[in-house]
Amino acid sequence: MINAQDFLTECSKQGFNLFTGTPCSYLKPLINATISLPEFNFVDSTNEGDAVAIACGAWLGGGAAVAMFQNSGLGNAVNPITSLSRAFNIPFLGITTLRGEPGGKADEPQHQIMGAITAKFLEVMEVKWEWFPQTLEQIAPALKRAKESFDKRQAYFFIMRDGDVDKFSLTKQEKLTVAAKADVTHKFTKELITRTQALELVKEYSNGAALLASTGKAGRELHDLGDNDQNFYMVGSMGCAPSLGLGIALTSSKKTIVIDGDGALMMRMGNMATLGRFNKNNLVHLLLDNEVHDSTGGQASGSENVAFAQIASACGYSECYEISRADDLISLLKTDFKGTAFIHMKIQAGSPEKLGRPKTTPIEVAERFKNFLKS
Ligand SMILES: Cc1ncc(C[n+]2csc(CCOP(=O)(O)OP(=O)(O)O)c2C)c(N)n1
Repeated sequence: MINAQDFLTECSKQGFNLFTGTPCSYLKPLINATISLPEFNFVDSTNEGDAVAIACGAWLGGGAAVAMFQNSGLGNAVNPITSLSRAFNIPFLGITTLRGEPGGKADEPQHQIMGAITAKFLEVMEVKWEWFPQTLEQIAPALKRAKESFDKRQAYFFIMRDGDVDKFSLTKQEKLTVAAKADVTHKFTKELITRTQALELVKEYSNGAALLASTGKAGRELHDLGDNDQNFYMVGSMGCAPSLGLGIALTSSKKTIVIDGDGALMMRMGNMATLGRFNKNNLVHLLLDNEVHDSTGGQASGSENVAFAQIASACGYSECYEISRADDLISLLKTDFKGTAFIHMKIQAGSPEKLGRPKTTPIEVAERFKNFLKS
């Protein structure tokens, strides 16, 4: 059994400076310590996959993150592990617990199957792992191996078993200051511009901000308007763009504009609660809502029934807008916000007929985007 603070101190020595995840009873000591001890921090994620995306964003922004969660949630994290971390070679240190350990102490029935396949799950995804350190002497070498993998841009996991970390009580937990909910500015009109027109404006008025395009055609259209270091085409990990953006906003002072789609946003809408909670003023969440899954054939997404800006307001975003006119978008792109802004922009469905696909590999896109954020 090791001590939470010893492990975290060694994490810091190896450069891991952002802790995110979704709680598990086995993780209680580690998470409690990151929350209670002033030298650490914890970004509580609503979903394990979003924790992975936050961790990936942290690397892009110049940090190094640990994402920890229960093995029940490893399934929630598969898509961002494979399509984001693995596809772009974006490293992070993962810690998954092992509820339902085969041959271990009796556990709840819902953990049995996942317990038996947790390690295999990581192996199938070709993610390296080792057992969570058991003794003080094992901590430094284990974290050194994790850091070596990190430096090679490869995710690395520890699998934590019951009783691996000694108790650590929550000694201090800052209460969130809940600000009054923002009023939503309603400016929808009947005339809609196309996504390409909206993206042209985003490019023109972004004033050096990082542009993070969600899965599907948003990235392809952004690419066709001019491929450059400022752009990150997330291509896969649908729904993770806001969390990836949050990871960037927490580690880089640059402004990041997350360009989201309605289908993607609804896939992981829980992450809006995390964005609202952190309310970073260098993050803008721009939803280009065409009311369909354009990228997969134009099926209705159901988004016309959803008041996204009201949800953003309820989640604590500091400014929330519903717009459709180009000049409203321009004026918001020129605005410095006090916290995270949410812009719900209705656009026309459809895309240019001849749409390319990014030729730069995801690994190159990640590398140059990271350098752009540093510049
Ligand atoms: C996890 C996951 N599920 C499904 C898909 C397939 N897919 C790719 S883009 C897309 C639709 C995205 O819809 P939306 O966010 O509204 O963007 P639009 O295509 O309209 O630009 C879907 C379902 C995927 N890439 N990943």
